[in-house]
Amino acid sequence: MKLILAIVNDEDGNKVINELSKNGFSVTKLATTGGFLKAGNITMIIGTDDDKVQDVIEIIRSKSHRRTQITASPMPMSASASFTPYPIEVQIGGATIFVLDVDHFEKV
Ligand code: 2BA
Repeated sequence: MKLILAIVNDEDGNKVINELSKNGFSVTKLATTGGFLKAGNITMIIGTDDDKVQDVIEIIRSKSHRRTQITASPMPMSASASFTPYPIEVQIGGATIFVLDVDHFEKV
């Protein structure tokens, strides 16, 4: 069994969850915040059989879109007090996906 952690944009979250549920996957949704943009995103926890992992990834891929966002540049560690942030463009998503081995799974 595998545990999939998938981080998707807020705007895509419900579409991804609906499609996973429609296809019989159990999903837990966590409201999370990206460390870089400090913007809301959604982290999904999906436990599934090894042979279903690619199906899950395909569903997430089909429902989450890549976006460009403008944000303020982070302040470098060595910046002086006069440092002025400037706009930078970042590419976000579709989705960031981690697949972990599960040692043991049971429902009691
Ligand atoms: P954030 O940390 O808010 O990052 C949003 C986007 O900003 C990232 O998109 C990436 O394009 C850019 N970015 C992040 N850190 C950066 C940095 N130090 N310098 C320049 N640009 C940076 P994604 O890579 O698609 O990530 C979307 C969200 O997925 C992230 O939101 C974070 O919540 C999560 N994430 C991505 N990679 C992760 C990882 N290795 N571990 C844990 N969470 C991750």
